[in-house]
Amino acid sequence: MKNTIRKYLLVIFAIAGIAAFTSCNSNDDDGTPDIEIPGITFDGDIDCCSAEEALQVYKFLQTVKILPELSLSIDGKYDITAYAAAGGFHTGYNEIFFVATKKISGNYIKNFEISDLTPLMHMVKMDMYHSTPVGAVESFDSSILAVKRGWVSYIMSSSDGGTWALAYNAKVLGTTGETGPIDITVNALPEGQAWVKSFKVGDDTYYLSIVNPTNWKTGTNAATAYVSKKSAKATTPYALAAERFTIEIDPRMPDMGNHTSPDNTALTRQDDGSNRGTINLTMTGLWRIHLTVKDSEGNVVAGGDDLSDGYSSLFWDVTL
Ligand SMILES: [Cu+2]
Repeated sequence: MKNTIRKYLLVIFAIAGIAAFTSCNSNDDDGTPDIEIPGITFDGDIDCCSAEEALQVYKFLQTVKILPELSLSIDGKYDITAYAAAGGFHTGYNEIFFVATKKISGNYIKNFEISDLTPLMHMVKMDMYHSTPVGAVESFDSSILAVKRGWVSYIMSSSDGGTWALAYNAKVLGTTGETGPIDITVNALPEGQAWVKSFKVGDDTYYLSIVNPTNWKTGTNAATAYVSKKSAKATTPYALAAERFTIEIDPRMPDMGNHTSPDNTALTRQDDGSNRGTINLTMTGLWRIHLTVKDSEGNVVAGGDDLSDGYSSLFWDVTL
């Protein structure tokens, strides 16, 4: 999937590059206003992106929306700006993107670090706090160091019963900054959708987060999920499970006699910590994806035939 996105982006960048160079040549006094793209005035600043790199960043940022509350100013010199696909958060897996710019020029800084992405929920009535699964913030792509990507899978939505805050640290050209907890809103998913589930093995709690199921189309889809382990201290963000679980999937349509689909493959643990496989959804509508989780020795640790109808009680619900 990554490769496909990369190819797609390269094509866009190539087209956009031609367009940009064409418009740069038309800066005569014909009354046509020049279109200014922030961050592409390459002025030889070695900390910042070249014009081509900046254009890639700029084009990518057109595909996501800013999260204004999560911006961070560092030392009066640098700005960190955060983005998400829909400009907000929902229950389940959410990607967050970061860019850093120099205040003085607005140019994108070529490389920087974001760390300690820390979501925290305050459960108001019980007056207790807990975190949720997160992924490390890394470069979006080896060719686009100027965009960092991390993810948070919120296990609950914001409500009268609980509020969310998010904090992170940044290091830009040797200068560090931190946000402290920032209030955020986590929206509930549309009715009937369930994209994050938990299971227990002994005293340990694990969370299964399915990645961006709204991107799925009718037919065969690459499917990615993460298995995270609840931290011993609930306020510490939940990291990926060290255990190499396999997630077997059995997609069914509950509104259509629980018919299934052929050619699904289990989501197996990859070296990058994700679980990947394929899911084949033969038609639109509600799919209940029943899950069976096995440990590295093949023992069932969660899910399986738990329900009276014979299907696993552990499932994601996704409407295509
Ligand atoms: Cu909560």
